[in-house]
Amino acid sequence: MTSSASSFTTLISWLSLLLCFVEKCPTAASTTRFYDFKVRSLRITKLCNSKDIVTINGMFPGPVVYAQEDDTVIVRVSNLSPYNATIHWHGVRQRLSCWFDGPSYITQCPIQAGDTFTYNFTLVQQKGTLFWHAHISWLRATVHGAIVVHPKSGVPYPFIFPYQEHVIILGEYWLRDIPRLEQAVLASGGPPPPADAFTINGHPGPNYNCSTNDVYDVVAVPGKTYLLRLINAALNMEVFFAIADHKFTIVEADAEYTKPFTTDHVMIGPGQTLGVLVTADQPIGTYSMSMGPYMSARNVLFQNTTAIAYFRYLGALPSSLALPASLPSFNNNLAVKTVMDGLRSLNPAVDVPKQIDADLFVTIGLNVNLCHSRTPQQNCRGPNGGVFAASMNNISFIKPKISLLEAYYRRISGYYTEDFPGLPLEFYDFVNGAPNNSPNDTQSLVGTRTKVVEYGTRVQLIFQDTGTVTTENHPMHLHGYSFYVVGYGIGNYDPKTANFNLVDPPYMNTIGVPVGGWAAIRFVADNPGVWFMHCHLDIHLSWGLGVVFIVKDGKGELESLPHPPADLPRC
Ligand SMILES: *[C@@H]1O[C@H](CO)[C@@H](O)[C@H](O)[C@H]1NC(C)=O
Ligand SMILES: *[C@@H]1O[C@H](CO)[C@@H](O)[C@H](O)[C@H]1NC(C)=O
Ligand SMILES: *[C@@H]1O[C@H](CO)[C@@H](O)[C@H](O)[C@H]1NC(C)=O
Ligand SMILES: *[C@@H]1O[C@H](CO)[C@@H](O)[C@H](O)[C@H]1NC(C)=O
Ligand SMILES: *[C@@H]1O[C@H](CO)[C@@H](O)[C@H](O)[C@H]1NC(C)=O
Ligand SMILES: [Cu+2]
Repeated sequence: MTSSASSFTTLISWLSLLLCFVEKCPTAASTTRFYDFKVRSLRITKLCNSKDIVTINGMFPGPVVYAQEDDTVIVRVSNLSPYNATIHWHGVRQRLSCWFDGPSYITQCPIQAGDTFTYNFTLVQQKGTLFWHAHISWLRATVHGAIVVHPKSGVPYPFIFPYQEHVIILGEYWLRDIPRLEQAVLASGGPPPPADAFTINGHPGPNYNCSTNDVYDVVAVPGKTYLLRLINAALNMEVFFAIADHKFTIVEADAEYTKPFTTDHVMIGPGQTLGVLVTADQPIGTYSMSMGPYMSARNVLFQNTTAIAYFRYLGALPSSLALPASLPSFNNNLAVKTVMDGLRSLNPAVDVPKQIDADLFVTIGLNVNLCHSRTPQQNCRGPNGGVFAASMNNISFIKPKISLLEAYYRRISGYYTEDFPGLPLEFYDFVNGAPNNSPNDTQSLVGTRTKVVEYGTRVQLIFQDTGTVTTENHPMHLHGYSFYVVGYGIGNYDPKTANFNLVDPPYMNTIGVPVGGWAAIRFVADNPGVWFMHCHLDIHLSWGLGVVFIVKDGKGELESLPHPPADLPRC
C-alpha cells in the first residue's frame, strides 16, 4: 500500500470511529481469511519428554486464527498424521453452516490419514476470544489454538484500549501418548490418571523440574494496561488463574462483552474463554501468573501443582525472584460463585426469550454400570467392579458409526432415535438421594438419542447436577448457539425459590453448572442443523455425557440448511 493510500485508510477509520460515537457503527466490508492447517505428529522439544504429539503446523499450542467480526474464515485441513482428525471452531455459532462445525460423527466423518477437508464459515456478529480444537477422541489435548476476532475496523472496544493483547492458553499435559492413554483408560472402565503437568501457552513453568529455564512470560511496561485472552483448553480440569498482587477486570466471557467486573482470580472451565484487563500498576518486579486446579468432585486424583508464567515488568532484574500468586484452594466453591456472579451482559438490550415453548429439565452426572467383561481385572476398574459412565436424563450417549448430520440430511435411518426425554423419568432428591431410594442403583441407559425441535423454538433448559457417584461442576457446552444463563443455584432446582435474571444475564456457550446445583439457560433454536451439547470434560464426554439437538429448517428465506460441501469426508 502506498503511504497516501494508507493515510487515506487511516482517515477513513478515524471518520468511522467518530461516526460510531455519533450514530450506529458503520458496516465495514468483511474479508475472507485463509488458513492452511497441517495435522502432524511430531516431537516438541520445549516439553520435557521426547515423544511425538499431534499438532497443527508443528506448533503447540497451534496457530492463532485472526479475523474481524463478520469475516469469512476458510481453513484447509490436511491430515498428515496417522490418526483420524476433525477441527471444531468452538463458540463460532456456524449460522447456516452446520456442516463445518466439526464434532466427529455428529456433523462430519473424520478426516482420515492423508485426506483434506476445507472448513468455510462466517463469524456472523461475533467478536472476541474463541478457540479451535480437535473434536475427536482426546486429540484436543494437544490440537488446539486461539481464534481472535477483532471488532470491525474503526469500531472501538467498550473498554480502555489495551496497550497490548496476549493470548493465554491453559492446558493439561501428559507424558504418555494421548491416543494410547485414551484407549487404556476407556478399556479399564476406571478413572483417568491426573495430567503430568498444567501448561500456560505450552510451558509448565518452574514448578516442574523439566522446564525451569523455559517459562512463558509477558513483558509489561509500567503503567500500561494489557488485555489477556484466557482460554481453557485443558482436557479434564477446571482451573483457577491469578497474577500475584494484580487484579483483573473481566470485560468479555465466551466472546461476548460483559459489564466490567474486578476480581483477584478467575475460574475457567474447559471450553470457556475470558477477556481480562490487567494494569501494570505495581512496583517494578516479576510476578507469577498461576494456574491451579479447581476440583469439585470427591475422590478424584488430580494434578495438584500450579503451572506458572511470568508477568515481568520492563526493568525488573532478570535474577529477581517471582512473587507467588495466591490461588483459591482446589475445592473453594465460593470463589467460583463469586466470579460467576460477576458475569453480566454489557449489552443493555439483551433479547432473552421471555416466553418459553420448550421447557426441558435435564439431569447431568456420573454413573457406574455393570461390567460384563470376562477379564474384570483389566476392564472393570470402576467403583465396585463396575465401569464408569455419565449421562443426561439417565441416557449415556453412544457416538454413532456415521455422521448424524448426514444421516438426518439424507434420511438414513437406523443410526439414532428421536426420543431423548425432556424430563427425567423420576423426580427425586437428585443431589443427596438415589433413584427409587436405592443407593446401589447407579446405572444408566445407553443410546444415540436426539431431541428434535422446530425452527424458532424458544428453549429453556435446566441442567441439574446429580449426586450419583459424586456431585461435580460440569462445564456444559452447546454447539451452534450462545445461550443466556438466566439462573443458577445450589441444591435441587425449585421453580418456587429459583431467582432468574432476565435483565443482564451473560450470553455464553459453556456454563459451569455449580457442583450439587443447577443452571438455567435460554436460547431461540433458529439455526437449523444437528448440534451437540455435552460436558466439556473429555472423560465425561467419552463416558456419555452428551446429547444431540436436531433443529429443523424454517419456512422462510435463509432458514434452511444448505447442501453439504463436495469434499465432506466419508465414513
Ligand atoms: C465458502 O462458502 C461460500 C458461501 O457458501 C462460497 O461462496 C465459497 O465459494 C466457499 N469457499 C470455499 C473456498 O469453499
Ligand atoms: C521430575 O523429576 C523426578 C525425579 O527425577 C521424576 O520422577 C518426575 O517424573 C519428574 N517430573 C516431571 C513432571 O517431569
Ligand atoms: C494440594 O497441594 C497443597 C499444597 O501443596 C496441599 O496443601 C493440599 O493438601 C493438596 N491437596 C490435595 C487434595 O492433594
Ligand atoms: C437409569 O436407568 C437404569 C437402567 O434402566 C435404571 O436402573 C435406573 O433406575 C435409572 N435411573 C434413573 C435416575 O432414572
Ligand atoms: C477412522 O475413521 C473411519 C471412518 O469413520 C473409521 O472407519 C476408522 O476405524 C477410524 N480409524 C480409527 C483409527 O479410529
Ligand atoms: Cu462433566
